[in-house]
Amino acid sequence: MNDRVALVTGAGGEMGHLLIPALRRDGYAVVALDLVELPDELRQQCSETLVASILDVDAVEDLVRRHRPGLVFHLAAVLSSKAEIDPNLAHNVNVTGTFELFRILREMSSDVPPRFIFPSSIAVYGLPDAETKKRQGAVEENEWNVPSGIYGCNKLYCELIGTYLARTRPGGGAPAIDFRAIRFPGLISAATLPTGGTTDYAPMMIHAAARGESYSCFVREDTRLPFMTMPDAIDALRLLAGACSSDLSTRVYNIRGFAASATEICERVLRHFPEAKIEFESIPARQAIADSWPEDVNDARARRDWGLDPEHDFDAAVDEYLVPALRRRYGTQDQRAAGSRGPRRCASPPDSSPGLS
Ligand code: AKB
Repeated sequence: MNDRVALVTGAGGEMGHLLIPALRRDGYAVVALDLVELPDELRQQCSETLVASILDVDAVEDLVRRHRPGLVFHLAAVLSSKAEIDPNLAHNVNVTGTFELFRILREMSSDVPPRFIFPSSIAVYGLPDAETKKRQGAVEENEWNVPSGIYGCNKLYCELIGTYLARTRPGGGAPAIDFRAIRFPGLISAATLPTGGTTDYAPMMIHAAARGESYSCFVREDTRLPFMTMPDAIDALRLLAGACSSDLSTRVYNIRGFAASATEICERVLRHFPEAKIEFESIPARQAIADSWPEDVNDARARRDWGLDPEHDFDAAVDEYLVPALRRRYGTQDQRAAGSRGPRRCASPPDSSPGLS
């Protein structure tokens, strides 16, 4: 394996946008795979980009065999809300795509198994009801591993197979893959918007406010989940990729930057964009997913084992990272200077009963 070559699948997604430049700065030659052509500024930073599905096994195998990457970031995935709409696609991409990549890598003989960095998710947790969720607070990695959605099932299965391959090789022998997974909370980027996820309401709310557009939030005001900014998420991926195997007490880690309710996010957004129009109209299918996810996660292991230390808590995420970057991006002025309005409250539409619409 070539330990200066990093393969990134799903490279054109939100994470790829920040991860590829960071890997370049770290001195890696980046080989990228995505369903669609990458934007020019990303493509120029890669030594090869392949436009293909992760399910095109021959194309993926050819790419991997030619480059022999010592480091793999397998970002290609169908996220939670979309997975519920198209479970076959979710299974194919999230499970079959991952399993085939494991197979291709383990069939290549190498003294040092490639490091395989897998973005898992808080979707692997399944809390049975809101009361339990509140009582539980921050979950640890080995608690409530009973996902309620297809995406969580897909991710948990791949975590288990990856952990098995990090221990042994099918049929016996030295481990085939140095598997490491992060269970990501909702991620918020100033550079891109997510699609198909359940935590998407947080980035969508703040981007809409910064663009001066109204936004209807698809979960209830009291919905509380853990989040992290995208730059902190990218730092976490790089830290875990660089950690010594002997420091890892597990193969699967929780991380978080902060936890916040939808109301808290809304109120914080309105402080910066007082003219923003934000309503709450819960969509039952998406609400059910969010209700089954923990309100927070315990990230003590990641802090201890590989030095997780996110820069952004809730205040810093909004005030120092998102708002300044979004104002630059969308060219919105600081409306607070006008002082024309008093504080606004986040609102449910007058004719809806919160959480039941
Ligand atoms: C989603 O909402 O599906 C993702 C995730 C938490 O994995 N953002």
